[in-house]
Amino acid sequence: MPFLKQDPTVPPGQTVTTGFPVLHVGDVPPIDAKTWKLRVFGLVENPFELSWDELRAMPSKTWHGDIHCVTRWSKKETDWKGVPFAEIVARAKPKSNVTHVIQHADNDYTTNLPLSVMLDDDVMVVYEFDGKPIEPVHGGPVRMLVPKRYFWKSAKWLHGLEFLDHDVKGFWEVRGYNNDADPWKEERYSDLPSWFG
Ligand SMILES: Nc1nc2c(c(=O)[nH]1)N[C@H]1C(S)=C(S)[C@@H](COP(=O)(O)O)O[C@H]1N2
Ligand SMILES: [Mo]
Repeated sequence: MPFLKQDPTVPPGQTVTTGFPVLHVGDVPPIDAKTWKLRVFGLVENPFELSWDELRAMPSKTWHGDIHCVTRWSKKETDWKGVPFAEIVARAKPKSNVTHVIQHADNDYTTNLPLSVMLDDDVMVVYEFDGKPIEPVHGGPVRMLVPKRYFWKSAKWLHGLEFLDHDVKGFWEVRGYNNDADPWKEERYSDLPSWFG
């Protein structure tokens, strides 16, 4: 066999895993769903906070598909349940000048994306994986899911969603990871500055 062909259902440079790797900085924070809150704030007409019960009372849906980590594993056929991000947006009513959304999580983790990307219908605030509550190591009780981007753009232990009229790079983005992070374009790291040659 002269070469191995890239599986066209998996983004370039990725290898499928059947396990569920755990990746994060810091320790798993002990979060009590009873006291957990999601704060929706920034440039919005209607800032609000959601409790665990209030989040689960919102319109929800399930999503089935693949996730991709920049460390080169992809996991196929994952199942998540949660509230579409668009539902949060509809309630918050972002001002017309909003361009970006910052996810805020425990351990001072943040990640940033354009509002237009976050409005994709597979972007969700999720609380179930595989029909069960999300385990703490995977970001439970509540994490973000942005499956069209490398998985660092999906914050675990989500507690805030901030709407801004400019971009602010998040934890990995300031450390040289790509701001857009599209796995199909293999946007793993930032471009080198032009003076680098
Ligand atoms: N709060 C927080 N969220 C995070 C991270 C983190 O370090 N802290 N790591 C990100 C990275 S790099 C990946 S690949 C995924 C890993 O999610 P998993 O551990 O459920 O596989 O979470 C993302 N979300
Ligand atoms: Mo990652």
